[in-house]
Amino acid sequence: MASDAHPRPIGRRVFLGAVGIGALGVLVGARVQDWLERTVGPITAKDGSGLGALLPIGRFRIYTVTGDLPSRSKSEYRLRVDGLVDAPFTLTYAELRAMTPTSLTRDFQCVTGWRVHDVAWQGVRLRDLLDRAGVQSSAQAVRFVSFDGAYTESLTLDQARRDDVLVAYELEGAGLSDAHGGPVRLYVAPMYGYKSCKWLERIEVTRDVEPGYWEQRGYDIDAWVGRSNGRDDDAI
Ligand SMILES: Nc1nc2c(c(=O)[nH]1)N[C@H]1C(S)=C(S)[C@@H](COP(=O)(O)O)O[C@H]1N2
Ligand SMILES: [Mo]
Repeated sequence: MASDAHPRPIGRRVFLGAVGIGALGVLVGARVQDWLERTVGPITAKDGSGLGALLPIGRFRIYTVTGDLPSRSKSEYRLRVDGLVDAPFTLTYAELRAMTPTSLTRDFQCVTGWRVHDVAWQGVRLRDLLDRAGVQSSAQAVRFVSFDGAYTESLTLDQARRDDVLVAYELEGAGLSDAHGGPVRLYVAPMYGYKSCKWLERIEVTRDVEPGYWEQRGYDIDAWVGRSNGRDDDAI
């Protein structure tokens, strides 16, 4: 398997010291296992040993750059839309759910090489939130802030207005778990996973693109799947 290109791969800090990551060669700690089961439901290894939990959870791997998995209840959750807009606003989870929903089923791909086929997402088009706030003409980009206190992302306004960019609250037919960035995360279907900011709390319209967490560490700002980060899948 391709080595983890993210310099500080993800889940590994969460599962630190504790646990075995199957192919990655570690062990599952009891505390982590407990947390996983509370969060995503019982997980049993195929051999019944109870060591199957690891990453991937279900079909995904769980990534966090802080070494922590933040949690915010739906009732305390707020999403702020501000920056270069005419009418900044704050939404509750219920208000977000009351907006017109969009569903998408696409492959989810991390730049380190893993891919999950045919993942069903539901959420609100980012474009609808931007239109509601009224983007000012001086703006060219959008910045996303996570309530994990560390992660940020960005898109150009053109990218942000695409049909396949969602502020997502459902994954595979269920509310987004804490592990997957719930209650609300960004989902940028045509780009590598690092664009899809988890634990989203703020959407700030900006003048210019402000490189996000992984872009500051060398990953491409335009993160098209198969056409960035050294990949050119159309090339012979
Ligand atoms: N806040 C936050 N968002 C994040 C990340 C992260 O570490 N923190 N990792 C990114 C990366 S590199 C990927 S591939 C996906 C992984 O999503 P998952 O953890 O739901 O599988 O989340 C992205 N969004
Ligand atoms: Mo990733």
